[in-house]
Amino acid sequence: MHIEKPTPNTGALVTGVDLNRMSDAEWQAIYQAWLDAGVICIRGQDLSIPQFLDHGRRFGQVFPHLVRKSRHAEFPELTVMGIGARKPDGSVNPSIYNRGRGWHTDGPWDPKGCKATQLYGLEVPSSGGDTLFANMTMAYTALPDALKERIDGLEADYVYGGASRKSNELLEPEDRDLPPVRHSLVRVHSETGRKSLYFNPTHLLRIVGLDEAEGEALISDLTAHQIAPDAEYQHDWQVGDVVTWDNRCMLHSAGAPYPIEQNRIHWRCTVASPDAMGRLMA
Ligand SMILES: O=C(O)CCC(=O)C(=O)O
Ligand SMILES: [Fe+2]
Repeated sequence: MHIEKPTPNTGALVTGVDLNRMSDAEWQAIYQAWLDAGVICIRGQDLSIPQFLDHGRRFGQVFPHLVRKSRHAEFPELTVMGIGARKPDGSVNPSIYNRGRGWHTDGPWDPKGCKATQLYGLEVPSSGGDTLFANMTMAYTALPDALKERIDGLEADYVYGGASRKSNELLEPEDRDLPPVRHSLVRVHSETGRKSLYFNPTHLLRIVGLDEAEGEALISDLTAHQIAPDAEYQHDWQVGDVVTWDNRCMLHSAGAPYPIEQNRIHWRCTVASPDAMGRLMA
């Protein structure tokens, strides 16, 4: 097994391992590299759905995504991404084609918390379709002192799709008005002990205790500082890649458009985490 760093600060790429025949020592090295790098890609895998979910379970409990439309009928913990991006008439279905576009962390709106997300590349377009990642430990470290002081002790409420509730069309009507979940803007990672900025303009509803104008001003300052210099990794997908990221300390975005006449299909699962849990605000 070989682990390399595609950039000095973010991401790890693993080759020469078969997830179905991995030793305990190899898993421990992968998990440590994941904690250090925030996102890890294990190349060249050939997995069935149960094997993919079992690999997710190495990180914790896997559970079904709030978006019911894209759950697999037989394995509800599995989401199939990218099916239906092209309408029968050939035009784009934006809610699927653009799913995950824009910087966010997964599941801040979910009372189960979201430790990790895992994608497996099944069909990859010939150009575009990369996923972007940004290291929020570095974002916190790079914040100006005044901004660090301003967010110290502040919390934010999150709902799926944020204040505009955009992306709501993916949800069933009964799931569109769930109560917000509250998280601190500064999070201490339970495994590494590192502080990171936990901020997510895509799903943020409001910053608690600030009036609208103050909230907007802080959101725009944090947005301007969310990507620190040299904190990004851009993942160029290959079929057989299993990519897992740590939602406690990373932002990601389905960054790059791709040719609509081509398929971009992933399996996906979400890993819950008691320590990544927010407070449900009834
Ligand atoms: O499709 C991608 O590149 C990322 C999608 C995404 O944001 C997610 O699966 O959570
Ligand atoms: Fe996401």
